[in-house]
Amino acid sequence: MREIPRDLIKGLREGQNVAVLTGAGVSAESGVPTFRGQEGLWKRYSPQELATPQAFAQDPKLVWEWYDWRRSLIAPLEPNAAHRFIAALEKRYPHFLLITQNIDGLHQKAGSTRLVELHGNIWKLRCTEEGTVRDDKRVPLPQIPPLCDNCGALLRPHVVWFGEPLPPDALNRAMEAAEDCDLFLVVGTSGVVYPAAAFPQIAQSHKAKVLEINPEETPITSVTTWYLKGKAGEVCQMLARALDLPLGG
Ligand code: BJW
Repeated sequence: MREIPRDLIKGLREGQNVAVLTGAGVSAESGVPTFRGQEGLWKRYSPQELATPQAFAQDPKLVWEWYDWRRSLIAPLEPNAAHRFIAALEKRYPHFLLITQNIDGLHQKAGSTRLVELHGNIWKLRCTEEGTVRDDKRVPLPQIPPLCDNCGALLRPHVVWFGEPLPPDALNRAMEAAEDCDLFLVVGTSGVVYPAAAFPQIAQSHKAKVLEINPEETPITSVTTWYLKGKAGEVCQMLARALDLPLGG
């Protein structure tokens, strides 16, 4: 990817109402593994055995060992230029929403505040009996599987597994943003997991212009106005330069 189209820069300069959808690819340059593709987690681990409510019911220890390992992998990692670019965009627009499928917390670490987490957060634990949610950043967790201090029931990762509904508030806010925005950015998602994968199409059908940043084309590419082929961090640095947006870091 060498050149940024002029009409894209104009669109980014003049936009008022902007929404951004991110997936695992936005964190790849920080060192977080993606799910699909050659190096993806699903090449080595089975989603059915690790990321479904049935898997957790059958073997909570196995599921927790996997999440504990992922927590230890993510804990020392830092946001990259793409996270920082998205955090800087938030300050630029009166109406802005970051819709992330990521559970790693790197957008918040980069300074994003106007965001919804569609698939939860790996740094939160939820009681399977009470439904209460607590922050827990301990790595490794002292006990696997962890138990609720209050009632002794199993705690689970506060993430959304296959077949589970997304948090209704996050989903509603994401849907509204997709319907209302004039510019919809999609960064680093394979666009195969629903309902998140539907948002770019929804935005486009409500007349938003759609920009996708990804080294590979995806099912979303066909609804884009602009497709910038490349790694998120590298492309976002170019966009930041074109917009005179300081990224720090
Ligand atoms: C770079 C890069 C760089 C690399 N820069 N880019 C048939 C049709 C339609 C839907 C379904 C269906 N069968 C089942 C469903 C529903 C199902 C679904 O969508 N399945 C499909 C896989 C077929 N969806 C669900 O089950 C969802 N729930 C639901 O629908 O509920 C309905 C309901 C209502 C009422 C009651 C009950 C139910 C839930 C989905 C939950 C997804 N969970 C996971 C795990 C989260 C926790 C964890 O992390 O452990 O979420 S799965 C995984 O996939 C994770 C991700 O958020 C999600 C999306 O992946 P993402 O982010 O796109 O990553 P990758 O790896 O796929 O792609 C990375 C991309 O980055 C690639 O394109 C690379 O090219 C790119 N890249 N390097 C930029 N440097």
